[in-house]
Amino acid sequence: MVVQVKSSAHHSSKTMEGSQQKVEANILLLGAENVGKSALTVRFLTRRFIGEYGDMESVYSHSDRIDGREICFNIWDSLYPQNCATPGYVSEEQLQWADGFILVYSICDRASFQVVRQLVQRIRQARKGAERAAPVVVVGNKRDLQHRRAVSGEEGRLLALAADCGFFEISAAEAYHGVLAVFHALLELIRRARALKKGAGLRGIVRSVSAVFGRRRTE
Ligand SMILES: Nc1nc2c(ncn2[C@@H]2O[C@H](COP(=O)(O)OP(=O)(O)OP(=O)(O)O)[C@@H](O)[C@H]2O)c(=O)[nH]1
Ligand SMILES: [Mg+2]
Repeated sequence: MVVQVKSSAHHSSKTMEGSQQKVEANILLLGAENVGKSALTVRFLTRRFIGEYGDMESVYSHSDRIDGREICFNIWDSLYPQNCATPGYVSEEQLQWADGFILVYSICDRASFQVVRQLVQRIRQARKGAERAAPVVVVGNKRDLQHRRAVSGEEGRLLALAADCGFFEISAAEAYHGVLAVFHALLELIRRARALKKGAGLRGIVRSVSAVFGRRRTE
């Protein structure tokens, strides 16, 4: 695991899928304060839950082998801007950087669920169309705190369904496998989005070729 300065991670290659075996994915974690973004990140990177994480913002690089392919995850563990006047704020820099998004709320904190709702809208608005498709996974964290639940699983699932996002309820505190499932699901969505984009590119070329040369009549 390597902690990187944020700016140096911006140049990561997004075109390694296909002929080469290595795949690179820039994953941005967003969500209100205290929902467990850092806990999720650290759980994924180290398999451990350490309890307190401070309020640092970092980009981590982590390589793994999945189905025989080398995958390099660049993970941006963000901080939600304090006293944010625009709910669901995402910077242009973050939008440009990310191949996929993990939007985290705490099942005990209804306001954090509203932040995720706003984030989904913001991302969907900013990145419309196959060219800029943005795979998103919504995560309800702190599932171990059932007695303090303020957001039902159904609400989370419906929000994700309506916005075409993946959905998981997990406890970063209790288990590793749920966190692993979140990252793997997002990676799969990113790979599908790239395949679609490639397809759209080819269709675009075919369309412009036939626009220039017209259809050949065979009868
Ligand atoms: N019970 C429980 N506590 C959790 C869980 N995940 C995180 N926490 C706790 O929630 C607090 C906040 O976790 P962080 O990972 O720092 O949250 P964050 O979203 O990164 O917070 P900021 O970086 O300040 O925005 C810490 O005290 C964690 O120990 C969980 O699944 N269950
Ligand atoms: Mg944090």
